[in-house]
Amino acid sequence: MSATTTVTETVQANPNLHGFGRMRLDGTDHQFGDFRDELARNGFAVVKGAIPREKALKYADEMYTWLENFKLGFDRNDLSTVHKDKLPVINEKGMCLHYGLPHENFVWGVRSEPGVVGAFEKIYDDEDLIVSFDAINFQFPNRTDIAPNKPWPHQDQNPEKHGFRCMQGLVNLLPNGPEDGGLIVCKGGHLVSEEFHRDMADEERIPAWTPEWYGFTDRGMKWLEDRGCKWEKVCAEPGDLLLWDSRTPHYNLSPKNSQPRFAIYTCFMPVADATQDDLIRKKDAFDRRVGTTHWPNAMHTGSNVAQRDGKEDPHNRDRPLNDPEFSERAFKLTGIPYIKAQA
Ligand SMILES: O=C(O)CCC(=O)C(=O)O
Ligand SMILES: [Fe+2]
Repeated sequence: MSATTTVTETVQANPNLHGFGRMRLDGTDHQFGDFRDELARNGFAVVKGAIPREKALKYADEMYTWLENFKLGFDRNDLSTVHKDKLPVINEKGMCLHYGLPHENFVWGVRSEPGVVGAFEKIYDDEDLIVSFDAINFQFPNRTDIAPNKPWPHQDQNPEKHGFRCMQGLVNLLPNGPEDGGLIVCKGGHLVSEEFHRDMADEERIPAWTPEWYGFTDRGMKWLEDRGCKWEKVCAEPGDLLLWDSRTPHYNLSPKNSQPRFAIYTCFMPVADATQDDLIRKKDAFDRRVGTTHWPNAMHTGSNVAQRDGKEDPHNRDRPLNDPEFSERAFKLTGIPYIKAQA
């Protein structure tokens, strides 16, 4: 389905929701007078205070408690306890994917915050949305017990499929300044993506584990530099929602000083962009309390079998500690209510 067809369908389904139709994110869109203007121009934006600061800090507190509840020796007040033997399995990029974590009640709480859902309703001009069951990010400074987090510039979109297809998001939950790790983006990179992939069609690619991913080689990075594209660290306060077009080149860095970085990824798309098969696969992921990638259509689903030192982690669990309690609005984001009864 082409991006244009999708736009038409979405606007027809919701003719007057916000009046502008789905964003085209080609830099020439309407003047919205809000974060969408920056999103269209730069390929990323920050929605300040999508969650009130105090509430965001409470979510961060729940994230610390979740880590401490493994009772492996991690103590939030003692950074010397940041060690893989004292924590659940978290990779060098800060991702924690297993243990039912993508469905913990606090994670669903963040995903269904009105300021978060509302931003995506505006972007897509649609209230019928689904959300990814993403990993959760815990990045601690100065880790030497795991591999270093080297820059991994990439797009989370198939390089053969052009145009705006998916908006990625994350809610930042701790103070996140220039030295505190976090998201690095290539400003305006979404606008040159199609041209980039035309020019680079003959290059040897970095292997991608999913078609919806493209890794930038040194040659690709040089292309962006020659084109005048600049990389920028996105700074944020607790409760800010960071948004970026999946075509915008990006990666994350680990914090350098003493401030951990906690984030919950929140990627949404209109349910109209998912097939019934996607929704059935997504329901199965939900029923098994496993995760997905950033793509809310659940193209790939995860597992709750973390490997610790080459063996199944004895601390694995297949349900969250606190199973989610949904409002009617939040439950729709699972996609389950949109599954049609089988004939
Ligand atoms: O953690 C971040 O800021 C970005 C993560 C990311 O790019 C990814 O998981 O694909
Ligand atoms: Fe990414």
